[in-house]
Amino acid sequence: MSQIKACLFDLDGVLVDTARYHFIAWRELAEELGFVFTEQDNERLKGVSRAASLNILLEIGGLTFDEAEKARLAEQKNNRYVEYISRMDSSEILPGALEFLQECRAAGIKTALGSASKNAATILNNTGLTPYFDAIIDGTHTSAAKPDPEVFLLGAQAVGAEPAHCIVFEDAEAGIEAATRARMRSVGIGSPDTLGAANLVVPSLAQVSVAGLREAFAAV
Ligand code: B16
Ligand code: MG
Repeated sequence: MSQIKACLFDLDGVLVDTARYHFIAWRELAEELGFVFTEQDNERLKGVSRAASLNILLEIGGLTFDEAEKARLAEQKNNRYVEYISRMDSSEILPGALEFLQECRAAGIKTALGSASKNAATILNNTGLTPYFDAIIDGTHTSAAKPDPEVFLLGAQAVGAEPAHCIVFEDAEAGIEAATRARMRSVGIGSPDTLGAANLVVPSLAQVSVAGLREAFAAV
């Protein structure tokens, strides 16, 4: 049986639902630029870095700007987003997340964050999740975005686990691909329609337990 030494968690969509705050902040920016940005459009931004998200938004609006102006627009969006997340608290932790993190630690399994967000530290602090992590790797530590495996490889290294002994929890297709490219096993949080490439797919962390994982991955 392949051992489980570390669990690596994406943030937005796995531990907390910050996608709606990203959406509101991007929608406000789109309104100011004179076009409508829908919730369906927002699906394309999940798991994608801030700079890449802005490029998608501008493509939807049919607009082009130079790099300096794009940096200003991204900052404007981020200032609004930071305002929203500054009001977050533990009530916004997604079902089962805290319980599973506690279970991992009790079982001696290392925990690491692997998020694209440059605001991860603020979100973890405001929701009280920081003490449940042995390592925090986020957008301030990485040079390549998912599906590049960098964020998860750095997480594994930080907790001293071999990729083969790590399990990644992800809600985005690009994140599952990043896990596969890191040669790690993956659990998709969401629908099998979009996360079919994961080793296992569940609706939320409320359906996950250490014993269940050991059984599911016994032969993997
Ligand atoms: P920031 P994750 C991602 O978080 C979000 O899903 C994505 O929508 C966002 O653009 C990205 O973080 C960057 O966030 O603007 O705060 O740096 O899913 O990788 O935890
Ligand atoms: Mg995510």
